[in-house]
Amino acid sequence: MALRPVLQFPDPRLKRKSVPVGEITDEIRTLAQDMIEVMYDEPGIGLAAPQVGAAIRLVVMDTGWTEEGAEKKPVVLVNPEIVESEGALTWTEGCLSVPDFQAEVERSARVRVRYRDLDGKEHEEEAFELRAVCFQHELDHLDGVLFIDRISRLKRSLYVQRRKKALEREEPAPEKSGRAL
Ligand code: K1U
Ligand code: ZN
Repeated sequence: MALRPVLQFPDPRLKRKSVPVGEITDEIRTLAQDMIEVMYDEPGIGLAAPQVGAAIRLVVMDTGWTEEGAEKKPVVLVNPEIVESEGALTWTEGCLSVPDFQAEVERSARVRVRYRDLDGKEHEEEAFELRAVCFQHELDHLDGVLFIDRISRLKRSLYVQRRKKALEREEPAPEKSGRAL
């Protein structure tokens, strides 16, 4: 089956607050499996359901698979929450929904995340460095927040202008002359 496309900024669906997952149905399992395929195909180290147009609190992550010789170990997070956070670090982030841009973002240095797996079992994980950053980045997606919402206004508006121009080149605005050919 074709891979689900990743929504790109400024798609308004990326700004919605997602709702908790209720019952874990076959539809949710299929969505999680599709998201894992998209994450590896892009490639990325995480993906949140809103990025494929589903406004539910579901995330997939695998922060280790791109290291040489590493195995793929995807984790599915149902209704993840940050239950503790501490300290600060600065990390250069990118996003599969924000093409051609990376920027430094300040995040918590340590987070403890509580979530359920696809069998409904509860887990808690403590994370540092890239994994802590990835948890925070993905959980932000569930609240309609992008990493560009966490950078300076100047850097953000420079990116927004550049992105608008790139989109105009891809899809020129309709002619305004009013002439019928
Ligand atoms: O949510 C997303 O858009 C996925 C994003 C996650 C992320 C990246 C960096 C810091 C925090 C969160 C990505 O996966 S961007 C791609 C990426 O980081 C990567 C791709 C290939 C190899 C290694 C990293
Ligand atoms: Zn992202």
